[in-house]
Amino acid sequence: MIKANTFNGRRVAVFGLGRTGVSAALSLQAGGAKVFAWDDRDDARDAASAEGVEIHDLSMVDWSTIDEFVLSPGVPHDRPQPHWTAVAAIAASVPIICDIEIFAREINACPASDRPKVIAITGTNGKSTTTSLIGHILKTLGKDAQIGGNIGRGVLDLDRMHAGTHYVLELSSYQLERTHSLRANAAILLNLSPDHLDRHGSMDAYGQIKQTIFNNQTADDTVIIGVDDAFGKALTTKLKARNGRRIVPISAQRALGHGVCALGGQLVDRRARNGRVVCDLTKALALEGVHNAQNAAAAYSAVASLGIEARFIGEAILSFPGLAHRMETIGS
Ligand code: UMA
Repeated sequence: MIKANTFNGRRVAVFGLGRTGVSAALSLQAGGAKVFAWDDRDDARDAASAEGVEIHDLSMVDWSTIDEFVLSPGVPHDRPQPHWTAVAAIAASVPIICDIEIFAREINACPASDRPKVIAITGTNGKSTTTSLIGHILKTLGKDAQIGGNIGRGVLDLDRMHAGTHYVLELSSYQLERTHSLRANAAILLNLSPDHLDRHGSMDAYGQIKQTIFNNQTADDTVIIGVDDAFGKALTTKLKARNGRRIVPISAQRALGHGVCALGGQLVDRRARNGRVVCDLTKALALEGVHNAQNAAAAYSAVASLGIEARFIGEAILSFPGLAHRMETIGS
C-alpha cells in the first residue's frame, strides 16, 4: 500500500467504496488523515468496514469542515446528474479529487533522487493492452514494475514507492478529470473516438480532459501521441509549437519522417536519421492487428524513453502473452 502521508491531519471525505474508495480510504487513514467514507450500498459499506475503513454517513457530515473529497471515478460530479455528495461538496467549495491525485502528491513529495518513474497511458482504445505490455517489457528486463489504475487495481493499493520502481498507470478520462498534479516521465495518448460523452458532454470536452495527461511534464519527460486520428495529429502540432518536451508521434498507418511506426509487421524507430527495426511484430502472436501494432509502438516508445536499448525491448515485446478477455487464441 502507498500511504497518503501528504494528507496527514487533513479531514477527507471518501465516496464510493469499490476498488478506488477502499484503497484510498485505507491509504489516507494509514497516512494520518481523518476519513469519512460512505457508499450508497449497505453491502459495500459493510465490506469496507470489515477491511478497516472508517464509515460515516456523508449526509450527516458538516461539509464546511472537510478539506478534500475523494469521489470514485465512476460517480459523476456534473453530467449526466451530479451525485448528491458532489452537490454538497461543491456547495461547500470542497475540492473533488481521486486516488490518482493522492498518488501524484505522494510522488511529488519524494526527493528527486528517490523519485520512482511514472508511465501514464490513456486513449479511448488499447489502454489496457499497452499498459500490460509496458509492464511485461519492464518485468522481463528485470525492472520493478507496478501496474495499476483503470486496468483494475487501485493505484494506492500498489507497493510503496522507492527509487527504481516504475509505476505503469492506465488512466481513464474519469480519473484524469479529478487529477491535477500528476507528472508522468512518459505519457501516452493512444487515440480518441466518441466514448463516455454522457459524462463529458462533447468530444471537445472529452479531448480536453484526455490531453491533461501531459500536464506538469518537464523538458526531461516524453510525450507519446498516436497520430492516426485527427485529434492526435492536431495535438502533436500544438505541443511541438508550445514547448521543448520530447515528442514521439506513433503510427500504425503511415511511415513517419520522425517517430515510431509499425507498418507491414515491422516496428521501426525512425527518430534517428537511418531508422532502425525494433522487432518483427508478425512473430508477436498476442499482438495481431493494426490496433495492436499501435499499442506496440506506444509501449516501445515509453520504455525506450527510459534509456533502455531497442533490441532488448523488441525481444520482450515478442514474448508478451496478451491480455485475458481481449484477442485470445482458443483453438486451432
Ligand atoms: N456508487 C454509489 N452510488 C452511485 C454510484 C456508485 O454508492 O451512485 C458506489 C458503488 O456502490 C460502488 C462504488 O461506488 O461501491 C463504485 O465506484 P466506481 O464505479 O468508481 O468503481 P471502482 O470499483 O472504484 O472502479 C474504478 C474504475 N471504475 C470506473 O471508472 C467506472 C475501474 O475501471 C478501475 O479499474 C478501478 O477504479 C481501479 O482504479 C473500470 C471501468 O469500467 C474497469 N472504467 C471505465 C472504462 O474503462 O471505460 C472508465
